[in-house]
Amino acid sequence: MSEQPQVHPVRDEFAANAWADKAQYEAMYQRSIEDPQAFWAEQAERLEWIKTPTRIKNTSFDRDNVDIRWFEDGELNVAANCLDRHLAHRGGETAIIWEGDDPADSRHITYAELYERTNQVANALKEMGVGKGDTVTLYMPMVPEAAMAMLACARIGAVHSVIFGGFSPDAIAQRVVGAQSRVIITADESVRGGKHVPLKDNVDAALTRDGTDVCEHVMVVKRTGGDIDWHDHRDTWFHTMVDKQALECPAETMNAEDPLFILYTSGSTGAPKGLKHTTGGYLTYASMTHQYVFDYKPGEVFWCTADVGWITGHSYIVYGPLANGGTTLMFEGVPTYPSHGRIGEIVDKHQVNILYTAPTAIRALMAHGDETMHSSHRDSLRLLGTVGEPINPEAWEWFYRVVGKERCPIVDTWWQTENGGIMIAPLPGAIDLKPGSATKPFFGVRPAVMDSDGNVLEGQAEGNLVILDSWPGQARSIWGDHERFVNTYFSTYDGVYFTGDGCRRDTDGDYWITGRVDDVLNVSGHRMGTAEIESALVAHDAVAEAAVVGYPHDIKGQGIYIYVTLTDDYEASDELKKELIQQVRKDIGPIASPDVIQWAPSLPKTRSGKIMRRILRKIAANECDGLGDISTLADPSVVDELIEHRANR
Ligand code: 6R9
Repeated sequence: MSEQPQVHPVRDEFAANAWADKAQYEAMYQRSIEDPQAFWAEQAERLEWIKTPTRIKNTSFDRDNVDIRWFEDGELNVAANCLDRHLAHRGGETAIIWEGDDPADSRHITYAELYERTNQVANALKEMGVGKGDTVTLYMPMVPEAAMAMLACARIGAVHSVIFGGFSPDAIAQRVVGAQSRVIITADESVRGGKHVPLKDNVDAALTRDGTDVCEHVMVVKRTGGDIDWHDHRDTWFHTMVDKQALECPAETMNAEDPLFILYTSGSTGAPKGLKHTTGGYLTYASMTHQYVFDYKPGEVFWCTADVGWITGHSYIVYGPLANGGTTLMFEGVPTYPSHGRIGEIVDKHQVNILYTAPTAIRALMAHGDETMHSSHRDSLRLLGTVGEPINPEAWEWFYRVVGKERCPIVDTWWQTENGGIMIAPLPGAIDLKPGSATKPFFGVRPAVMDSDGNVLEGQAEGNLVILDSWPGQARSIWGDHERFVNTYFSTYDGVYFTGDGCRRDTDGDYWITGRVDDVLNVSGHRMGTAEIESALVAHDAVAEAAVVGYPHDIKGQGIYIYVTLTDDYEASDELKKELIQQVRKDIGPIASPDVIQWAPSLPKTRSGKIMRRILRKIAANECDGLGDISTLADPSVVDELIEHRANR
């Protein structure tokens, strides 16, 4: 890109009131890199510790000994930090604003109420025999009970594993077995865009799969009152179990490195990985990034539109805002229901000051024109944010001009499930904005650009994004499989964390994330491994071989394009296409629904049998002129056949 990007300089009045202006950002960043021990010892003071840590950073990215510990002799409780310590000053203030799918439904929950209800849930879990170190699976709608359940686990030292409500029974089963959960908390149904999703039925189906008999209890929130099957030996209603509990529950003393949660995410190979996040470092980092990146001030209403089933929901609906004593808005529905103006209407209704959303949502609104925003004023907004995928400059400008009325800076935040919190983003009082660039690293984060031989590139450069040293919010391991953690993140290049993303650094030192360089797709901001989808497909009798690639999609960012080679017994048909789509939805969930299926008599392979995905990606993108060198293919004629029958033109 040779064209000069447009720059939106920091406004003086914003900088004057921000937590960090340019000089402060630079001084603090410098210190965070030069003396991480002192820097993070100070930052740890933002939390209330039972035992103040004295050992601050003890981390190794050495491939033979990946070992990450922060604040390792400190003790604290996350729920006490998110609830108890706010009671004296702001017990009567709103912790959670809940906005239902139906615009007529909303609720304010104060810190005092959230505290009591969380304690009751914690006591209910204890009654079911859940204790420190046990895992609890949550498969829930976006209702306050989800936050209560997360905090209740934290309170008693249990480890939660939240599964996004769009995943299928098979995906639930895999995660329940992986985490060995004895308890699942779910709801009868969730409600999104007026439609009901049968969460409890999905759990019931999951619990017929092999290995899931570890699960002894299913606690069910009554959300809709819809029809569900009931299994007396394991099902209990959330309300009957929780209402009768005592309002007090002591907060368990946890070591800073005790696990707080597991969160599954897709990688380039194999089944999804359960990333393990721990207690002290995670909360310090979630709290600090929430304060500085969003310039969050006490009393402001913060709205992150993510689902709690994703890391963004963990860190910026629940833990970051509540650790900071903030007011967090939780929205049950979808941005386009009942009309495309819903986001703006919610902003007005609850006087939202900070709106954090995803490029895919912005593009979906933008596709309906500026009028979508005419049903609201949005004068309460002060700051906007995006996350989940690269934002194209057109969507950025629309968000800036139409949604924020050219008054609100936009923070484009790059980070990953593995990171725990925001890694690269423009602090709004400190860093000039460039549409499409996540700009500069957060405190303590040392990004670098590497070429494929593992050389760190200086100055203006393009290559793989790596992080040179640890930060407190980092995942410590993959649950039950540390070797996989090491192999996935620390073996591509020794001694650094490999993100899987490509990037460009410009002459100002600003980072532009260009997308994944591995076989991970980003569909509407959701991560999916091509390998996962392929294995769902080949499980169908008709499929001899399948290759999955991403292709540019106007709204989703990337769409899912599938090449399928059939076994001899089957013939291509629209019926079969439907079946294959169904197969993927069943195995993974509706979010992985293929967009395009192309029948491929055979796939382009190297002589050693490796599928040339580069070529398949080009054909899927309808860029058939620049296929590059295909002479290494075992049978180059395969390519002509695929081009001729390409499905996206
Ligand atoms: C927080 C979250 C992580 C992947 C990441 C990258 C992409 C996220 C981005 C972005 C460009 C941004 N990504 N934010 N790409 N600009 N601001 O999304 O976590 O679900 O683990 O996805 O998403 O490719 O590697 P996760």
